[in-house]
Amino acid sequence: MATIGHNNLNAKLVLLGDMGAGKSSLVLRFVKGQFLEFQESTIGAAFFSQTLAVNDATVKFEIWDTAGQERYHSLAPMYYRGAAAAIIVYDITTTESFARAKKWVQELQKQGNPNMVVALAGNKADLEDKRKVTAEEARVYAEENGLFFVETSAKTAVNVNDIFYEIAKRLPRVQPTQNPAGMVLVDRPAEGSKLHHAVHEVLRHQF
Ligand SMILES: Nc1nc2c(ncn2[C@@H]2O[C@H](COP(=O)(O)OP(=O)(O)OP(=O)(O)O)[C@@H](O)[C@H]2O)c(=O)[nH]1
Ligand SMILES: [Mg+2]
Repeated sequence: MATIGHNNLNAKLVLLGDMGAGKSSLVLRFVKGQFLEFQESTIGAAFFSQTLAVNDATVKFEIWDTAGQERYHSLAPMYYRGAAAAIIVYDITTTESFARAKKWVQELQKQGNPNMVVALAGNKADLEDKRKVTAEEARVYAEENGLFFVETSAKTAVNVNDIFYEIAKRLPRVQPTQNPAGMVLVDRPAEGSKLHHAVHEVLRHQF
């Protein structure tokens, strides 16, 4: 039986995507339940955290909201390295942002952690009349690349909490990475597993 303290997971999550796709707006909606019509473009990156209860566990997301402007591209590895999960965001009203999302998928496939849970979010789903990327096209692409796909709207809140819940449910219990800060803990440490116990000890002291 699980005991108190064994059901708490910490998960580093990074948002990537074109400038203006709605990364900050999705985070603001998820963390504060708010939406700004004129959300300022992110400089560098911004950090947020939010805890979710999922089944019998709580998942504390440590969220890095990166800047989509090209001049910040070289900073991105600092944020996706060691991340347990990523949300790659595009804007359904621009084909460029979808192309940019595919580039991020490639970059993560090349340089990221193969165990990372990666979600693709087609944001601004409220702007149906301006749609340029079909849900079907994105769904097929996501399926081919092993991504979890959903269309979202930070404005109306459609599917925003859901995408984080879905990621939380897909997190492995323990994700072995080079970087313990990005590790996901951990429901019950497996009996007899030295690694699991060691990991648990590290995190018990960290958090
Ligand atoms: N209609 C609509 N507008 C949105 C939605 N999400 C974001 N926006 C608007 O799109 C603009 C850009 O949103 P941001 O959240 O700043 O985009 P970002 O991806 O963080 O951009 P960078 O920080 O520059 O990378 C803002 O004016 C938001 O109000 C949405 O779901 N629907
Ligand atoms: Mg932003």
